[in-house]
Amino acid sequence: LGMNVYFCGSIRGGRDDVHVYLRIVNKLQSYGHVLTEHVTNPELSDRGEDATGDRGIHDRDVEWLRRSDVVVAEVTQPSLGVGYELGHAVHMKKKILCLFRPSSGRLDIKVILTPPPPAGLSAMIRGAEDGEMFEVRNYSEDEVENVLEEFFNKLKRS
Ligand code: 6K6
Repeated sequence: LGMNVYFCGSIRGGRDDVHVYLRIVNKLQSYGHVLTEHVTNPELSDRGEDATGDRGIHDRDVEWLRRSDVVVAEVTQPSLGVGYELGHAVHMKKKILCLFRPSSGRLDIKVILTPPPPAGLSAMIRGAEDGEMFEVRNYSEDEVENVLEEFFNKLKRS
């Protein structure tokens, strides 16, 4: 399969979910070439630095995004970089899948709890869903491979 897949996950936004990113990227590698493997690097801290510097990282990532056919983003851990990448991807008319874990306790709905739970997924992501190019999928970690399988099977048929 010659598909290029761009994976987005939080780096400076926090590295709590890096084990989930790893599971996603492992599965994505069975569908094509993953351009952004570094996001899963457990050595990479939330400092997110390398020799290229921030501009180098930005320019390289935007170029990889341009070259991608599909964008998959884990959006449970809020990240400015991931949000920025998704905005770009929408304008580049990429096929996008966002994955969100409600088990994180980040709630989309208003509930009366003390203390109040952390707020849920940004309306700019949840609200970007269009039934065609931009899909937002709630999932739990143990079903992540199945959710990706479903998405890529649909993609092959369309
Ligand atoms: C060096 C070696 C590995 O990583 C680095 C330096 N940092 C970044 N490298 C590559 N992509 C990055 C880096 N920092 C952010 N990004 C991109 O933004 C990734 O593609 C992520 O999807 C997203 C994370 O943004 P923040 O705001 O959480 O850092």
